[in-house]
Amino acid sequence: MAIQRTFSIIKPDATKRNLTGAINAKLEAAGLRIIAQKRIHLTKAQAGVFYAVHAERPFYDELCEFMASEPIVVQVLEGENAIAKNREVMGATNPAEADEGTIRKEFALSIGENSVHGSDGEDTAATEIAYFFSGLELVG
Ligand code: YYY
Ligand code: MG
Repeated sequence: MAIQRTFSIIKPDATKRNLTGAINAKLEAAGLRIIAQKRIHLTKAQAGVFYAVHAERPFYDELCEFMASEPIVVQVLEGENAIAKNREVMGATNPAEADEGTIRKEFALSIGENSVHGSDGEDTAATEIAYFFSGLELVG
């Protein structure tokens, strides 16, 4: 497996509780290098575009409200098999089902307020990175 890049978000529930450093420590310990990172505050409309794939789901409105409720930290992670590795470190969407040692097991408050986002494939990683970062901001 080659070196990949993936897109990550430290979500409002985590930035609010000052967990950015603790989450970054887990990402880095897993061999993921943070090659771009910035703190931003999305509008609900911007969150809606990012999560457009979920537009028909019952939780969509609440999800967009939540993502716009506080600042977030957006990141690009690089490493061997980075997309799957990040999903592994994140843990299951529902923290009640997440494995021990994962970010969501340790920090998530609920299935909605689950501390982190990670791209689920190569195509979404490329689209999500391009939504938040210019090429010049990626310092590999
Ligand atoms: O990729 P991941 O974040 O693990 O889950 P998705 O199925 O893509 O859902 C995106 C986001 O939506 C999830 O992180 C929380 C929220 N959500 C929810 O509030 N309730 C659900 N039943 C499913 C997802
Ligand atoms: Mg997803």
